[in-house]
Amino acid sequence: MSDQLKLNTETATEHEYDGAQIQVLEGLEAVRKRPGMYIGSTGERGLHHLVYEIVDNSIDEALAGYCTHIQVIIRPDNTIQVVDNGRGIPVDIQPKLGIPAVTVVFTVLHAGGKFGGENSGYKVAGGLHGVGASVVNALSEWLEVTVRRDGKEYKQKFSYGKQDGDLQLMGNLAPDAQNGTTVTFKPDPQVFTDTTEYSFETLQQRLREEAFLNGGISITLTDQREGQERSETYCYEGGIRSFVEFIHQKRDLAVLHPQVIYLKGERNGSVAEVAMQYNESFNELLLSFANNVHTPDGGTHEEGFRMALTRALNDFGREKGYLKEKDENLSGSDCREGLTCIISVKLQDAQFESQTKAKLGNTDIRTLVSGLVYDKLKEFLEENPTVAKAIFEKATQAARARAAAKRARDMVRRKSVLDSVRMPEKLADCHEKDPEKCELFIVEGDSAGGSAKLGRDSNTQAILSLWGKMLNVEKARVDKVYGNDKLTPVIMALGCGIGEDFDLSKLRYHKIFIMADADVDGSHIATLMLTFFFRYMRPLIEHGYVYVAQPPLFKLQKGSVVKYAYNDAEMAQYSAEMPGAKINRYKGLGEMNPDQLWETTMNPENRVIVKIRIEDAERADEAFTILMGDQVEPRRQFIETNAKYANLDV
Ligand code: TSJ
Repeated sequence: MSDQLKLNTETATEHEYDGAQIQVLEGLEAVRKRPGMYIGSTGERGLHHLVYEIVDNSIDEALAGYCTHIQVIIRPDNTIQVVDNGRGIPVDIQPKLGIPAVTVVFTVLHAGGKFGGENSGYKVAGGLHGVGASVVNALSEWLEVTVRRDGKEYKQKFSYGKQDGDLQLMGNLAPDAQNGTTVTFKPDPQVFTDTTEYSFETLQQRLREEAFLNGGISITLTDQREGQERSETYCYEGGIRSFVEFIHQKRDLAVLHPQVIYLKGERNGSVAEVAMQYNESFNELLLSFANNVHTPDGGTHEEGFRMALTRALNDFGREKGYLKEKDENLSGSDCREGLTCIISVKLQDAQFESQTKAKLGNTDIRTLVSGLVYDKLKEFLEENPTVAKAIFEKATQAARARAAAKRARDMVRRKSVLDSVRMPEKLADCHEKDPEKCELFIVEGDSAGGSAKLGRDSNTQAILSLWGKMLNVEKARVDKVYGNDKLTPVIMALGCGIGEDFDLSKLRYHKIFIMADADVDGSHIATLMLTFFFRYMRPLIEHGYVYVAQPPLFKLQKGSVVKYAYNDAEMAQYSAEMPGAKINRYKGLGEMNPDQLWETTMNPENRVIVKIRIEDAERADEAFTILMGDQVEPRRQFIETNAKYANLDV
């Protein structure tokens, strides 16, 4: 009953209590002063990070074996509620601070889990910055925790990180009620000044990932906001095996063998899991995680995997005669062509090479993963000769393609030495030579190319008209890229080479515009071109040199006043402003005369341009890979409107 709680509270002397409280408040003040230091940013990412920080506590409880279901609810007012069916956060008084453990969790910086002691089960410190509930509390206008435990329900409220009264005993639980913890909070709009609006999709992506990485845990995400009510549950008995299947399904990739290969090993309290499956594409997709945190820059777990995969395949291939004496060894990339692989390690003292946890540094993990993969993979190949054969055929073909690509590359290199200023015939170059001042417009179709050539500022703007069939580089090997009649002129005009040969210092234009019709075909062509840049000239995107030109969709004219509308909303606005205007809908770039094309799309004073960037540099690679396969408007994810909406009063 509440007696015990009161009794315990009173055993703490006033002096101790005050001291602890002062320390606590100073800690949380620091969080409010520099929120970015604790959650990375106060933008959309930081806002969502609050949820992960809370959910990670429930995941820890699940990993300890006491919780099976976690619910995340976006409530109608954009507040968040997280509910689990674990043991409930302990409420007994902490001897050191003289306050209940649950209060410590929310008011003392870095207190999460510490009170559990040595035997509190297997702990994995989650969260990008490993901060915890007190940080979320400090950055919330209010937060409320409910604990169901020992047949009772307890509740405590906080505002701006400070407790709003003591932990209260609410009453007895129904005899059949489940234990657990519920946390509800409202992010402080004074901290999250950009937005306090949660995105279902963003939460969905991370929570689904958590469900894959922690097989068997059920995570429900519910949106209760008006007009967007929905609920989804993620639960994968297959864990990271299901993750690999999910990626292949989502990208619509045919697999080379029916079963995902799954390897698991433990050593000195660390656990390593690998799930891998080959598909018929030529791309490698390797995602690694340490303690459920994505490590985009890899580290020892990835190194161990790569080393062991190459060695296991070569050794096995020699033993079985797939590789003859005269054959060279398969290279690492030969062994990974068309491979989708998830590596997940869980360890006690994860060491990261950077604050952002981008790269794992623990060296014993390299040994664990490489030993596991070498031994178990060879065993698997031994037991599954049909799969082994398919993998060897794939890797051998990759080796042959690599040799062919090298020949093609050498030929291109020789050519460029002999004839270094050769430019494609469809390039109308600019006079300026300083790349910083030069712009290249890559234009689909001859008639649009003709208009652009006439309309441009030939001092700084070059036009390259493209024709021929566009290659989808996601579905082709590098040897097909060399010699493709649509891509070769682009490579020649840019001058910086591709792939291994890429040299940014040779780039001839620092603004590269893809100019295509504002319709489905145009958007498809732009996407294919972007994919090519991403795969073979990635630094162009990383440096922000790639843009998509935005031709207007409508022209409105009334008397001498002409306005161009770039979207339907503008169109509605302008047509209301100038009733009775004559409206032209542009079906394609080809319909515009050179002057119009210049005025609306190319003139730096007026044009609307969209800069292509890798929205989330940390996750760019897999995000791109996964999303490119999506049918839903993939570009939307990668483009940032950098628009100058212009009123053209002629
Ligand atoms: F941290 C938190 F407050 F944000 C939070 C913690 C939020 C949510 C939604 C759940 C949790 C949480 C914590 N769920 N389950 C637990 N478990 C414990 O804290 C716990 C319970 C019992 C024992 C024990 O040794 O008896 C130890 C621990 C760490």
